[in-house]
Amino acid sequence: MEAVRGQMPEHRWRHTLGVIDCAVRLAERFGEDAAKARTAALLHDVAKAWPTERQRQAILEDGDPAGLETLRYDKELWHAHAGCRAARRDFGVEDPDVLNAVRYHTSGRPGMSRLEKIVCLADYIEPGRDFPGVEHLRELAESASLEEALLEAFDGTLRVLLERRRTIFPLTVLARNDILSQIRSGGC
Ligand code: DGI
Ligand code: FE
Ligand code: FE
Repeated sequence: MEAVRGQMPEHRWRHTLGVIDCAVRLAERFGEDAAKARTAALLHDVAKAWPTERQRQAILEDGDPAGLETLRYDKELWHAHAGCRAARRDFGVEDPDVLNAVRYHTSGRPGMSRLEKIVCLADYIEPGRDFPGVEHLRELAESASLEEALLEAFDGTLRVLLERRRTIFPLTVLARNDILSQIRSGGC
């Protein structure tokens, strides 16, 4: 815990604690391994406060194609991939599902596992978050399916990115469409 805390300012640590709480609760609600949810949530933003160049170096050294692709897009996307490398190299995480939950917590991706969805959603609804619609999202996380709540969350992000005329990372769009098709196919 302290090794993660030391890499970020106080507000980011409080956010991390909030994501841990939410991820564990969601894991219990949706039948996921709470210990995995806790580890992924603890580490999800470990690289968020690193200098940009350190994040870039970590992604280059890691060499994962999805991470390398983000280097052509906004820096906000980088910390997830740099954090995945840190989780493995510096914190000894080996479970691929936990590593992927860190790697894809910002963009999502098609075919997200239940753990990936939980960490992504917990990141949106932790108690420190305050944005229009967050209360509705929290209600969905309590009452709807994981996929319905996550679709609402992804759509909110996309709306904000469009309003701000920001570049949209293609994987973010593919992740959103995939969740929608999961809902439509009725499996959720
Ligand atoms: O790290 P957090 O702030 O807790 O949350 P996060 O990892 O979801 O990162 C949120 C930031 O990432 C937010 O500023 C929006 C941005 N983001 C997410 N998807 C995309 C994106 N930014 C761009 N430019 N394109 C995306 O597709
Ligand atoms: Fe993040
Ligand atoms: Fe976060």
